[in-house]
Amino acid sequence: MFHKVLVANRSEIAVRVMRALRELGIRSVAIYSDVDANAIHTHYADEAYPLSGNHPKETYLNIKKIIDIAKNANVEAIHPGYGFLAENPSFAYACEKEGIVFIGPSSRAIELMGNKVVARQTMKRAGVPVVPGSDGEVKTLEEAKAIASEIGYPVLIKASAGGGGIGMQVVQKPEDLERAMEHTVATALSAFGDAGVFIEKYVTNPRHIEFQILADHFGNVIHLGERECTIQRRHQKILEESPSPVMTPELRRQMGEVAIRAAQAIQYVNAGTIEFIYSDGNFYFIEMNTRIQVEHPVTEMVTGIDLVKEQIRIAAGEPLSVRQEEVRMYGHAIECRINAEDPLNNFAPSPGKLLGYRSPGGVGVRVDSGVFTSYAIPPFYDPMISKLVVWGRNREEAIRRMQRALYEYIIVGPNTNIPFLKAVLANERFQRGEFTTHFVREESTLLRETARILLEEHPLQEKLQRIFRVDKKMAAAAAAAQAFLHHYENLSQGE
Ligand code: MV4
Repeated sequence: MFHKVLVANRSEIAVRVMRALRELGIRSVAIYSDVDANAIHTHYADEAYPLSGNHPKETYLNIKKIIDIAKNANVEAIHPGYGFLAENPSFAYACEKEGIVFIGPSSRAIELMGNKVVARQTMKRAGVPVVPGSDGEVKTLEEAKAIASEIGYPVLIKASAGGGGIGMQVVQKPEDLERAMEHTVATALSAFGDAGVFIEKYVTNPRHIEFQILADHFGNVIHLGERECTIQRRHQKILEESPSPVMTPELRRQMGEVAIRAAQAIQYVNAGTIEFIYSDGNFYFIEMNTRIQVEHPVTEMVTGIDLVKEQIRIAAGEPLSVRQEEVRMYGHAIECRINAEDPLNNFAPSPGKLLGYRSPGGVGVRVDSGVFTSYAIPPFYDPMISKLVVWGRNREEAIRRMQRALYEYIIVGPNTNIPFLKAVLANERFQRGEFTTHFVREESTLLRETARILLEEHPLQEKLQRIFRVDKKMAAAAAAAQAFLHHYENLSQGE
């Protein structure tokens, strides 16, 4: 096993990885930008080294600086967390070249799955179901027209170098194909420097269901069931759960088997996620994520398996600590991403100082965070405050427990998405488990409910607002929420 590991990330995921290192008796090394000199991950680690600067390019994305620190600190391995360099094949390759273990898959696997058209071809050859579409990249309009009329409209134009929905265009009829192609090519070129595009049949009302897999260096590959990630807004996940409300033991067996086959097809090692779109009992591979994901805790809560510890053990050359037959999913877990953002202002980031902060607790509640009272959420990075995860014996108990935990959450200073999350959890379609990726857009009452919930402050929160003298700011926020509600009422009267 390793003696010392560098964590090339910040905030909650850096702490999450260091917790696993501590339990394994491994020394942790943090790296930090200027504004993160007093961030929690910097002080949690056994050693910490400055990156100087704040811009991601000069800090958490700077391969050379990070490799130099790793060599100076004499670490045997680097864990990249998620985001930043986690799926950068050049970083994994730099580690391989320097004899530092990258806690993740090989640079080759990252590169293969990073190109969505290559991923699609690889999976298709391995017998993994993919959405009907083009065989490789589509080079000309004529080619695109032929494929689209063969598979039938609507079709979706996707960027090969893409992922996360960037540049994606839905095309309903042949006349719109040219414009959509041009748009995706231009977006892909400016965002990724790669103009390649491909075409798939557009699955109109899907759910997003992903499978967690673990693979070691001895050829053992297992799956740990699914996560339901359908509730999202503009490709940002809002809430994730496991199991999926639509899952059955038979479907899980089928999808799990396919997920394992997908990993085996590329001799994948370490933790990974196979993303599927699901519609009316059919499922199709869309992408593979070659990192530990934000939402990994819901899988940990239902299986009891520490995914980050497994990642570290695998990277150190140890076999998986569990066999497929030993994996049991028990109960139901839900994760809410708590963000410093303003749901009533188009979810604009709301960085700033946490004047008052108290996170929920009690039975079945887990909070992964990188913040504390008086910490200022910097404007340079993702505005996530924490991940609130609950476990219940069934979905109903988990929903109730999440509502109870959100009731307990005290955050004074930045605006948060907590009122919006409460609106989602109270939504009838959500509670029935009947939703598609269009849920947030379709449920037109969610923002109105958010404004209404925002006006029902928690008694303790209100008291703290007075103590911290932010009551004026909060009165302004309440007035904005009132105005929002009036606007909605006028709109509905006009109908
Ligand atoms: C699709 C699709 C429908 N049909 N592919 C979105 C991001 C990227 N991971 C792929 N995505 C989609 N691919 C076909 N052929 C619908 C989506 C999609 C989506 C997928 C997962 C979660 C949320 C989504 C929201 C909108 C569209």
